[in-house]
Amino acid sequence: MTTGTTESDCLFCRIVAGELPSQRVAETQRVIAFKDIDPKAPVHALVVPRDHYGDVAQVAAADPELLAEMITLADQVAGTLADGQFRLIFNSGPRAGQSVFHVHAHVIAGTQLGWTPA
Ligand code: DGP
Repeated sequence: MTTGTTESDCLFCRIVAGELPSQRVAETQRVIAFKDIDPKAPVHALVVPRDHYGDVAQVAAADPELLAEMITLADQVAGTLADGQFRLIFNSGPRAGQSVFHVHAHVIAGTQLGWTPA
C-alpha cells in the first residue's frame, strides 16, 4: 500500500506519529517539516505529508492539493529559517537518490547554492 495510509515499518510514518524523535520546524493538519538528520546546507528540512505516499508522482496523482500544501509549508520554512529563497528537491527512485520511500521534499536554503546534482 503506498497511498493515504500509515505504514508501521516506514521511518517517516514513525516520525509523523511521534514514535521516533525529530526536530519539527513547522506543521499543518496534513503536513509536517523537520530538520534533516544529515544536513547538506545551513538550512535543510524535510517536508512530509502525514499520510503515506511513496513518491512525489503518487501524491501528485492522488491529492494535488496536498502536494501544494507541502510546497507552501516549504516556502514558510525557508522564510522562517532563512531568507525565503530555497531549493526544493524530490528524489524519486533509488537511482535519483531516494532512500526513504515516504514522499518528502528537501528544503535547502541559507547559503549560496551550487549546481552539481550528479
Ligand atoms: P532521500 O535520500 O531523498 O530519500 O532523503 C532521505 C533523507 O532523510 C536524508 O537526507 C536523511 C534523512 N533521514 C534519514 N533518517 C532520518 C531520521 O531518522 N531523522 C531525520 N530527521 N532525517 C532522516
